[in-house]
Amino acid sequence: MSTLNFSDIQGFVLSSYADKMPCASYLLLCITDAAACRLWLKSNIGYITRGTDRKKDFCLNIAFTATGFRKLGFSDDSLSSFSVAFQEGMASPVRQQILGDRGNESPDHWEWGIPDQSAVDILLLIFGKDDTEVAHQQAFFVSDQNTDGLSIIKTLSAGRQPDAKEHFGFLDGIGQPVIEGSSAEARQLSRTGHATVIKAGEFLLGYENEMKITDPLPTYNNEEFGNNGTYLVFRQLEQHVHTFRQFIVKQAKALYNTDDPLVQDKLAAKIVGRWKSGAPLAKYPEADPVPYGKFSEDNNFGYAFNDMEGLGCPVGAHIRRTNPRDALLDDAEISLNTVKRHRIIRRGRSYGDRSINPDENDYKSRGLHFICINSNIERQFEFIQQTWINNPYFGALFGETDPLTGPRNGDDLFTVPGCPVRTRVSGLDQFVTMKGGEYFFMPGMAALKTLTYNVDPS
Ligand code: N7H
Repeated sequence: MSTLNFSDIQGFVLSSYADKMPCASYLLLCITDAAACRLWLKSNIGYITRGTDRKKDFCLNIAFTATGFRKLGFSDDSLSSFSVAFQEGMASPVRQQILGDRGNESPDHWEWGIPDQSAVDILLLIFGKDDTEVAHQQAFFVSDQNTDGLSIIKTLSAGRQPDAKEHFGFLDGIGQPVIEGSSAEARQLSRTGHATVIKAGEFLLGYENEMKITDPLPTYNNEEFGNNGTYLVFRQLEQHVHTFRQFIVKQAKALYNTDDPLVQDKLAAKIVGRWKSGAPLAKYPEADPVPYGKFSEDNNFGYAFNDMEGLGCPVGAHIRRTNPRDALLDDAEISLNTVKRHRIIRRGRSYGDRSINPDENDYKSRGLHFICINSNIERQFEFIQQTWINNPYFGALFGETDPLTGPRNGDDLFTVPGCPVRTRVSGLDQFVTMKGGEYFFMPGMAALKTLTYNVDPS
C-alpha cells in the first residue's frame, strides 16, 4: 500500500471542507502578466491549504488550465506530457462530442470557458466558515486592480444552503470512494456503513492505480512536476427545479392517476436511485425508511444479488449509471473491480438560493457547481459521462439516457422495471443545462513552487 505524501498534496483532494466551511467562492482568473503572476503565486503560496493542514477559518486551493500553463511558459513538449483532454480543453470540438455538449449546451451558449472569449487560466478555490470570511479572503488574495498579473473573469459562489440537500431535494455526496492510504476508511465506514477503498493512483499522480501501474508524470522544469498532482473537472450545471417538479406531478397523474405526494416522491426517487432522504432504493424499494426531515447515508449495498432486474433501483437511474457497482457485468466481483477504474471523487456544491415553492417558477438561476477529482480524465470522468450517463444503450436499455442529467435525444424515455409489467416514462424534459466548464490541473505543493521560478527550460 502506498504512503501518501500528505504535506505535498493540496487539501482539497483529501477533503471537501464542507463540515467547517459551508461557503465557497470559485474565482476564474485570466493571467494578464506572467511575471507578475509568478510573484503573486510566490507571495501567496504559503496560504495554500495542504493535506496536513487543519484550518478552521478558511481554506485556499489552486488549479491551472492548459492555457494558463502556456502563459506561464510551458513549452509544447511539457504540455504534451499532460492528459490529452486537459491539453485540448473542455470546450474543444473533440471533448464537446465526447461529453455530449450539444444544442443549447454547446460551448457557444456557455457563460464562461469559451475559447478566445472567456477562457480561464487559473481556478482559485476559497472556502470559509461564512460569506463574510470568503469575501474577506477573496479581497485579500485577488485585487480588482489587475496588479497581480491576474484579472477576474468571473466569480462563482456556492453559499450556505438551508440543509444538506441539493436543489431537487435529495441528499447528495454519499457515494464516495476512499483513497487508499488516506486514513479515511474508518470514517467512511461509520458514516455510510461501507467503504470502497481505491488505489491512490486513481486520484493522485505518482502512485499505483487500479490497473496496477503508476502513470508517467507530466513534466515541467523537472520530471517530478506531476507528483501528488491531479486533474480537476469543473462543470456549472444549472438545475431546472420547477421543470423537474412539474414533470413529476404530471407523470404521476398520467401513469398512476394520483396527486399523492408519496407516489410523486417514489417516481422522483426512481430517477435518482435514492429516496430524498438518501436511503438507497436497491435496499428499500417500497418506501423511504427514514422519517421526514431525517437523512440516511447508507451506502452499504449492491445490485447483483438483490436487485439485478432493477425492480428497486431502475437500471437506468442516475446512481446506477454513474456507479453500476457489482451489476455492470455478469460476474459481480469482476464488475466491482472493473468499476473501480471509473470512479471519481465528487467535490461539487450547490449554487443559488433554494426554491421556496418548486410548484411555481421563480426564474432564478440555481444548480450544481459540479467538481470532481481524478487522475485520468478520459478513463474516469469522461467515461462516466459518455459511456454511462449519455449512452442510450446502457445496461441493455434502448434509446434512454440518464433521466436526471443526460442529454435529451428525442425519445426521452425512462424505463422503471416492474412486476408483472414495467412502466415506460416518456417525454423527459431537460432538467439540467451545462453553463460553463473547464479541465484543470491541481499541482502538488512542490510543483507549485516551481511555477514561481522562471521559464520551462525544456
Ligand atoms: Fe450525481 N442530485 O443531486 O440529484 N448524484 N448529480 N453526477 N452522482 C448522486 O450517492 C446530481 C452528476 C455521480 O456511488 C446522487 O452521493 C445532480 C454528474 C456519482 O452510487 C444525487 C447532478 C456526474 C454518484 C446526485 C449530478 C455524477 C452520484 C445520490 C447535476 C458524473 C455516486 C447521492 C446537476 C459525470 C453514485 C450520492 C454511487 C450520485 C445528483 C450530476 C456522478 C442526489 C443534481 C455530471 C458517481
